[in-house]
Amino acid sequence: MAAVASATTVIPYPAKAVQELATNTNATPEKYILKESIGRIDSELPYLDIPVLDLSLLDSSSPEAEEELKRLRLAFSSCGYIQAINHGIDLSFIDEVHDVTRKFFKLPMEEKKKYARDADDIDGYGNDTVFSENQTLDWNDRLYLNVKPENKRKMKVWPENPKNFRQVLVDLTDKLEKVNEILTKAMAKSLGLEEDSFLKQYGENKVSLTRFNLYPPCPTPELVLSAKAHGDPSGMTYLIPDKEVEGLQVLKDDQWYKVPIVQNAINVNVGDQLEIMTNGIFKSPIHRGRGSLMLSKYDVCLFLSTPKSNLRFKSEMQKLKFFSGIEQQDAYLL
Ligand SMILES: O=C(O)CCC(=O)C(=O)O
Repeated sequence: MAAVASATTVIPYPAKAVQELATNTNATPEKYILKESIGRIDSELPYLDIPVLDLSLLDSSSPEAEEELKRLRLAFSSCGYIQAINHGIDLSFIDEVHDVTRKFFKLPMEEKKKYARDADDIDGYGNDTVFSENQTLDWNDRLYLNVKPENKRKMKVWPENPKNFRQVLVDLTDKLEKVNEILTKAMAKSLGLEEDSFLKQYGENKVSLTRFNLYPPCPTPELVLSAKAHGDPSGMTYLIPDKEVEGLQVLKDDQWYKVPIVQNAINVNVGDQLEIMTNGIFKSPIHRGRGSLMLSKYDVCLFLSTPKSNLRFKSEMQKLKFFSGIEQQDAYLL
């Protein structure tokens, strides 16, 4: 995701969808294979102990709320992740999100290609953005759609099939914005700041970008990544994970860990913008994806950000001396 935002050179993206490669070959094409120096993608990693947080408590004035705030602060300042339960989004709606995602990726290729992204654009159906001839590609097909601000929507690449796709996307954005409001207020409170300190940095024109992912089965999962290691340039990132197939891995203290599936939870991670706003107290975690030999994985990521580029944003935050009361850390000084 980080690389997409800073594209300057346009190199045509691969002609074939990974989904087509997965069904038509037994061997992984060379350009998807990681260079030797990067080493094996281990499947036998330990699980990361990611705190499961009850958002209904965070949003209350109950005695448990204080305890939950402390857990939130600890989670975001150590691994940068939480798994949020009781988030207020109906589980039947989450099922609908999974359903439209699968139905879209299961459409005939000809139909999906009607929504193909332009080579120099992010919005639309496609796969890894190619920045250099030597780039190792992600084993992943994706559909990126900007939802907010509304004038950024490129309706020609918004699927009309399945019929409820567009409505589900708009509703998902609204619902996750509410979750984001609860969480960013709680994050501010946990640091002793005014509760809307972070929220107001998103401004009137907050950016909401959604990425629907298909990770097809891969003949050589130990040699490829379904998502290369990266941190998110967002404010916060919300992932509706596949209900059965794992693959997300997180780097903590120089060690890779697997992220477990917690039924009905939404995975939430801090993005670079919140890391900058908190002088590095909250961590934007480095994460990556590992493919599966046999199984397809489907999930949906939503990135909520301020409309400013990270560089401009960083310099504005620097002028504000970040937030008073938050200890400054050298790494975030310009
Ligand atoms: O789908 C996943 O498990 C991770 C996706 C991701 O890291 C991203 O889109 O930034």
